[in-house]
Amino acid sequence: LAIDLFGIACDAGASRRGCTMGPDAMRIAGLADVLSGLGHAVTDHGDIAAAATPHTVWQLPERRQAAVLAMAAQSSQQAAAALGAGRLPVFIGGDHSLSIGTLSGVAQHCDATGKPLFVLWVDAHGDFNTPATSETGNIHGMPLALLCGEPDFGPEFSGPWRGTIDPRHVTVFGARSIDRPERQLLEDRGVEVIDMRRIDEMGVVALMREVLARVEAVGGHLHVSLDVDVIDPAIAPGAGTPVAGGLSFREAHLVMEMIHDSGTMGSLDLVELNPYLDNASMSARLLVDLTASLFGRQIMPRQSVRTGVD
Ligand code: DIR
Ligand code: MN
Ligand code: MN
Ligand code: MN
Repeated sequence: LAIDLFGIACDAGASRRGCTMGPDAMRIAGLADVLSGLGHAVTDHGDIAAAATPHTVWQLPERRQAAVLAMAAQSSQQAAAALGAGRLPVFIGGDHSLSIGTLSGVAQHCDATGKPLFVLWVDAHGDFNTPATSETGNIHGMPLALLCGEPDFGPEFSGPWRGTIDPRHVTVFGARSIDRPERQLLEDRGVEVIDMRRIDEMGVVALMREVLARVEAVGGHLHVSLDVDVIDPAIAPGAGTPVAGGLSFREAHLVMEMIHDSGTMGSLDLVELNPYLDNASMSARLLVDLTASLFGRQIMPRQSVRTGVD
């Protein structure tokens, strides 16, 4: 594959500062080399310029919001351009508000090509709050709701991102912290939420097979948005809003391996890594290894390419 790496060093949507260092931590942990080593042609485009937020801006909610949307305008174009050139864009965050831009660019591309878009949101949280339901006001808890067209967002949130995603094509995977009104919205809009209890009961394989089969059946484009906090904080402490009881090391790798085998992933966000909170870069290194599994690293070669159906 031809892979484009874009750093989005933003933290304007987060609850704590520090994930601006995420892209560099992933680079230093060897992301590009690992992907090249798997036979891919990798281009690192550096960091998207609009992402930086001075501390004086970070302290003011309305300016943070403006910063998030300015960044989204830029990353949206980059996402659409990379896909239009036949490349697979990987966006390295940065907090999860960056997906407002990346996913809207992906959606533009899918509209133009007629490919149905599916979103796999791998996260401890639902990220489906609106300015009306949010208890924190942090935009990293709202990107999916904005993309799915929730009406609570004021005109200041207008842009190509608004309502570009069909909520019935979204799966939230690994959730274990969802606010009450957020839960109601997720149910009302028909978002599939595979929470940790279902994963405990059914296992990741049966659940992921279903998700991927739906995408495969219609030749869809799968956008994967991987929030590091989906992984158990005991092994991935570099997250601003850690929640106990996350995916294990093996579960997380298996999810990535299954996505790879399905051949459906067309774009990827790696978000919320906060090196300031990490323990000796263990979360950065884990994210790089998970990305390797997403792009085809295998312990032993598989008999059949499509583990989802064999
Ligand atoms: C919480 C936390 N639901 C909020 N969300 C986080 O602020 O809306 N999302 N941490 O990643
Ligand atoms: Mn998130
Ligand atoms: Mn999260
Ligand atoms: Mn449909």
